[in-house]
Amino acid sequence: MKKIIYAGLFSLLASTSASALTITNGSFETGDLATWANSNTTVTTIDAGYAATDGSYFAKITSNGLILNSQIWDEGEKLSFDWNFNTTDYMPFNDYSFLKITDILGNVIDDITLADVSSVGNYGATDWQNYVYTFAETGSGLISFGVANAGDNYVNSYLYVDNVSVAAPASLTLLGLALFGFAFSSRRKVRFTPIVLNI
Ligand SMILES: [Ca+2]
Ligand SMILES: [Ca+2]
Repeated sequence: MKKIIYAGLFSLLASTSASALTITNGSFETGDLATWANSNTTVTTIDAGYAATDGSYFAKITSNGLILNSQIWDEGEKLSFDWNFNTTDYMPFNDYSFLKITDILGNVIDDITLADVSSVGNYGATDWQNYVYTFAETGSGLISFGVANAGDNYVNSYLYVDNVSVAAPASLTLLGLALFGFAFSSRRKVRFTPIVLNI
């Protein structure tokens, strides 16, 4: 009886944590851009004094370059990533970095400016930041990170990306914690109540 209940609990946990969004090599620890379509991008361990935030490697995207990943996602799923915009340019050449989500037809769902020269200042950088993007609707298409020149193409800016991953929705995290909490408390009590099986 106890085994059956625990099996039920853990299968429920497994089902609630299942994710349509699946990021492979999101931390670039293969040392290359495997799974990512890309242009003007390399994978490195250190650049301008910045090291990876997760593991050893991160992606370094150079002006007018980007990396893209084909994905499917569910409403409410969260994409987490670390990023750092580092420019060698100056105003009024307002180079900018972005996260862009497009559907399978190429329609832009979201186009988010992460940082630009005007926000970091001449020759500035944001240092590593974390961003969590929430998908408003179930869909599929491309997730793109990129950096673009503005005004001219003489001086580059860079976007570093690392630790691209699927963040658990808060509600599921709480459910998981609640279920684990029940499992531990029940172990002490030994008894199980039918109510729990109806969760
Ligand atoms: Ca990494
Ligand atoms: Ca530039």
